[in-house]
Amino acid sequence: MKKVITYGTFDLLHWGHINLLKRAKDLGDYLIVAISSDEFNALKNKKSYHSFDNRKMILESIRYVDEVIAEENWEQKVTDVYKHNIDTFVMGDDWEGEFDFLKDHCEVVYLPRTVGISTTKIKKDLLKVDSR
Ligand code: C2G
Repeated sequence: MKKVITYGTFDLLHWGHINLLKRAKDLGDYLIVAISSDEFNALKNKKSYHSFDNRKMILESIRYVDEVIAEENWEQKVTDVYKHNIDTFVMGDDWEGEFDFLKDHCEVVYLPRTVGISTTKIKKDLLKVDSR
């Protein structure tokens, strides 16, 4: 069984996230998603709308996702590869090169980011609507 892992906040889930998750799952048989905890989001200077528990519940309901774990820090990825017996690490290519150190431990794949949607864009567009 080929195991794939990916990491992210996945707040205000949108079709760009789903595109990523589908392609990640297509690279193997079992997809683990490590969702950023609320505390780790603070380290990334991100404040998600949905709490960790609710983002976890949402991700667990997606057909492409087999397991959801917590992402607590930047340092856990190598440990996660061995702990979960990971074959392939996947991220959107806005992270291109950032995780190449994992190539010593597993396959590293950066997938083209979906253009035209982002959680930030959703928030900005909703603010525009509200202000009309
Ligand atoms: N993504 C995408 N296309 C978009 C938006 C996001 O492919 N239009 C991808 C990102 O490249 C990432 C994943 O969806 O691989 C999750 O995106 P975020 O929730 O924004 O994750 P991020 O804050 O980048 O956290 O340790 C890694 C970090 O936790 C990544």
